[in-house]
Amino acid sequence: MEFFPFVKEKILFKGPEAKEAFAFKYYDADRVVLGKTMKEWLPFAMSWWHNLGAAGTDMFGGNTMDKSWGVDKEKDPMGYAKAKVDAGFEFMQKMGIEYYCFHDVDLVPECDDITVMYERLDEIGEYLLKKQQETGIKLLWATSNCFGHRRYMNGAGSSNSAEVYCFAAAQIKKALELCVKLGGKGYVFWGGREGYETLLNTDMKAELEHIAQLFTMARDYGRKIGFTGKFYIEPKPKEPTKHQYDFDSATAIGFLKAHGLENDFQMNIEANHATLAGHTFQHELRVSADAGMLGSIDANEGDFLLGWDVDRFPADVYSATFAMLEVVRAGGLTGGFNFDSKNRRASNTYEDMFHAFILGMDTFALGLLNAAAIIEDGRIDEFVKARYATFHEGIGAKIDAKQATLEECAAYALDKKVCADPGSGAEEKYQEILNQILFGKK
Ligand code: XUL
Ligand code: CO
Repeated sequence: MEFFPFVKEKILFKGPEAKEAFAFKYYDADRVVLGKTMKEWLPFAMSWWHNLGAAGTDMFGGNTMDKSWGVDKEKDPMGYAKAKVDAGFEFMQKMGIEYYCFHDVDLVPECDDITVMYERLDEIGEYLLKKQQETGIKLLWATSNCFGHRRYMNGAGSSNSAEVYCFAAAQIKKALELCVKLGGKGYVFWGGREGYETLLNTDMKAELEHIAQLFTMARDYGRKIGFTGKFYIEPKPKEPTKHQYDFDSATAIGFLKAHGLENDFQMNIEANHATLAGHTFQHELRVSADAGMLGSIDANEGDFLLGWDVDRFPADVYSATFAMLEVVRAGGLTGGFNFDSKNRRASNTYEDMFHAFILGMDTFALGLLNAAAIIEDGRIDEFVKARYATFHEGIGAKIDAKQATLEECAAYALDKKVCADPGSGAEEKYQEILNQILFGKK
């Protein structure tokens, strides 16, 4: 069955002048930018949950979209799960998207009995593998949803109940096996309920130790069954939990280092989570990259006026430009760009699903082209280098090489008597240069 007959063939690059709706204006998969093709810089992925599952429900109202894929989920759960796979692969093939991502419960309807879940996941795993072989589409990352089921009301790895903890372990074990079977590049942990509502009832130290132990066991089991990819933590400060333990990259990186997990784990940075943490997307990427732990990206954006995770498709070219500067400077990602983004509730047609992905892919393609232009122009990089020139010689070089003492630094200052001006930060000048590079001739 064809789900999206209005898109006849694979959507192609038609260029910035094109007026056709179903065409890329900037994403040109084989165009070489800074030595790699756009496709290599931008391994895009479709998120199973939003694109094939989310039907427009919000806190105040039910579905606005039809994501039943022609099957009654209650009567025929596996028929529904397979129709969803068919729809997903048709969508990805038409979009030219080569990767997908899922939670266990996105693939098959969730039920209380975990042995039934295991059977369902085995069956869908076979079906997915066959589809992957037929189409060449690959798995970017897998994860387990250890936050939706009522048993996780007090957390999963951070639950007060060891039994709940073991159910989370069982879900992670199965999802890892599925990830290995499907050749997934990565495995994600997002701790939606790993945190607390009030410290009044919480043993924070114990909860953090338990989470670290769960990651360690997952790492060990993954390596044992042949998983060679990276584990990713996806920081988020809040929502649904009031305080989430993997608050932001700096917090998550510190946590991983404290528990000896830094070689196996990296960050999966989500743009909207960064803004919820009070950071820019670029900040989170920079912190991760500087620690050598920039792994993957969940591409979306928030809203200035709304304080929650709106998961809107990325349209902000400035933000994508700054993000791509970080990615390019880091030499690329070990993972890719998963559109953990959903259509607005009122964008409720299947056509809107395609428009959303064209928007997201073109936004990041523009970001990449802009990042390349900034790097090739060189003025901004040169200025940043020049700002730190005093650390390239004399006492500065000694400080940089970690060879100076406090006494030496103080002696230097006393010798100078009065401090020289550190130089203008020239923010406006370089913002102007940025706009010139970005927008050029008009
Ligand atoms: C929630 C979120 C998740 C993770 C995977 O905010 O981003 O969908 O990406 O669990
Ligand atoms: Co996400």
